[in-house]
Amino acid sequence: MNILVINGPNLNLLGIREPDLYGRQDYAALVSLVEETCRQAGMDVEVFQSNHEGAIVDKIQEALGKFDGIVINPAAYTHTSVAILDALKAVALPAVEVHISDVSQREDFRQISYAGMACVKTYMGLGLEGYRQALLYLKEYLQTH
Ligand code: CA2
Repeated sequence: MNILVINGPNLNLLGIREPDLYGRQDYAALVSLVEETCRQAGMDVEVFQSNHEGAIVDKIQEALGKFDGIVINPAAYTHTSVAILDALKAVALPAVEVHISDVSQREDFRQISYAGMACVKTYMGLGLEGYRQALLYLKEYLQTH
């Protein structure tokens, strides 16, 4: 089972500001958590981060035929990007959405998730633990669908 994890803009800055929202762990810790979770679950994983919408669209397109499923935190593009939604729909790979913070309790402009419309499940407000749960859910989903 080969999984692609995609992180959107500014998530590479994790741990340097806004610890109340995003915790104190840095981006390297996120990558380690994902890699360790996948190692224990017997899954292969690639972790990709970009600050550019088009690069994320390209990566989703390239996933077809290469990966079995996607875990995605599109960050701010969650609330704006129909292009990422369309790419997820186009490749039609099972995708799980993750948000570190609880976006449901934040500003009105964060209440819409375009990417989420193409995802089988969303985890939010669990910190980095959300990535672990998303990966394990995706494994279960892929085994049963
Ligand atoms: O909660 C999440 O995971 C978000 O996807 C994070 C995005 C935000 O725009 C979404 O509404 C919710 C922001 C990521 C920015 O990360 C930072 C990291 C360090 C310092 C400042 C921001």
